[in-house]
Amino acid sequence: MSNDIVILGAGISGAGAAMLAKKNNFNVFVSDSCSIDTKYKKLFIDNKIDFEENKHTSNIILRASEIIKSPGIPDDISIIKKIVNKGISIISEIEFASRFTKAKIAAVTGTNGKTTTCLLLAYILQNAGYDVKIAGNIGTGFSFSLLERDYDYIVLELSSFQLDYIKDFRSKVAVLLNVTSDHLDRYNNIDEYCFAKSRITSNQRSQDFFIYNIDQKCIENISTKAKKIPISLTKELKMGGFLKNNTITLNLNNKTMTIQELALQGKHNSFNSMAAAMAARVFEVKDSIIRQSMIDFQNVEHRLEYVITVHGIEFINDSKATNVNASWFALESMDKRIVWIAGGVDKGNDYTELSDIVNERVKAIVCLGNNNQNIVKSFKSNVDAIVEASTMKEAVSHAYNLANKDEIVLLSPACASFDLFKNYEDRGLQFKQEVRKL
Ligand code: UMA
Repeated sequence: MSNDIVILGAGISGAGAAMLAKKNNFNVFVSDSCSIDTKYKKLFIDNKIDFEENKHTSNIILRASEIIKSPGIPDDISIIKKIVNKGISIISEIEFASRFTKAKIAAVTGTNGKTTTCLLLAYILQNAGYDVKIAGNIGTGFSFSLLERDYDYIVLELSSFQLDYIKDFRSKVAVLLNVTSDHLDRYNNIDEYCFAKSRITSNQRSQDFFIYNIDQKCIENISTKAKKIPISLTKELKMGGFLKNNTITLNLNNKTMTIQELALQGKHNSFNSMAAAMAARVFEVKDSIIRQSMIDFQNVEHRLEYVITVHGIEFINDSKATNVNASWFALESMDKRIVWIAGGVDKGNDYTELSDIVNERVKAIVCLGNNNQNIVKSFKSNVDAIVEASTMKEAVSHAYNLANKDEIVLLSPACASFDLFKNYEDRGLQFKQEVRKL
């Protein structure tokens, strides 16, 4: 049997790619090194898609004319080396799916703020009456989204892993929000990580737009054929977007608009708002709709989400903050003293970046993880109290006891959740449940 397309990994992206390939009459084979989720197995069986689980069988895989690699699969495993040696083309699911859409794509990447920016942009486009779908590293995945029908506009959230194996993928608008030291377990250094992110603009042409963070040197230096639109939190720009005195100004094609009342608070959210609004302007949405959408937009669940106030103590759920930078932004956005719940699976975090902001704003820390040594060691001299918890119930109870009226309890872990929770959503939901029981 010859398999035109082999898909490695049967998670959301692999299963979606398999279905899309099947729909487009490819000969498909899916291979997963672990056991495959029952719902995807059923999907494969129902759609007559061949698959294997708990192994990657070389002699089947190496017969493919093209391989779609799921983003979570590392580059250095044996089967990938064999594929590379044999010269078989490896692409990402994003590359594959992009071959089956005529939509105008706005692709958004960056270490932090991707989801918020995508949701805000999609919200603005929807308010403008556009036919828009949000996909990628959010919700259903790109391939799954295209199974039913195509759209006029697609807002795609992309991680650097998803960009690693693109070839011709091109978007009308590419947005690069920021690059900070997350995922340095997969990339050797920040420049390599920045290069991975810069792929978002690599196939853009002169009629496309690249919206980027001019405040970061490694991003500013990226060369592209697209029209460059800078965004800054620190300097006034003649062309582009900038923030001054809590007002954002957007200059595009010699037309200026300003927005004062933003639904999303905090400097980083002003940045995300500018990027989303600028992308909407590129798609020719009226200023009045952009402005109204920016005022109305509700924040994303688990991202600086206000939960409840109990005896004057405000509880904020920022469970989606899985790296140091995201937590820095969260701490920076709070305007009161903080009892900070942090910890979980630490991807080699360097907490020194948080030292100043913790000194300034954090009163006490509740560590919530199986191994809290790194946090305890990094902050024991910065705060009045540091305690450990092994369940969310315990963490919320400690935090509540440590906080006083007019202070904030902030869950913003700076770490992944897999030691004690299913995922960050589960962690956020448990936090909200426990808080509401107080
Ligand atoms: N697998 C193999 N062989 C291996 C290793 C893994 O077959 O050697 C299999 C696993 O057993 C598993 C499958 O590959 O069944 C998992 O693939 P995957 O980890 O790529 O996960 P997907 O379910 O396809 O989800 C991916 C993204 N995951 C990663 O980038 C790690 C999802 O982002 C994304 O939402 C989804 O595609 C749809 O586009 C998640 C994520 O954590 C949310 N992203 C990171 C982030 O946001 O920071 C990058």
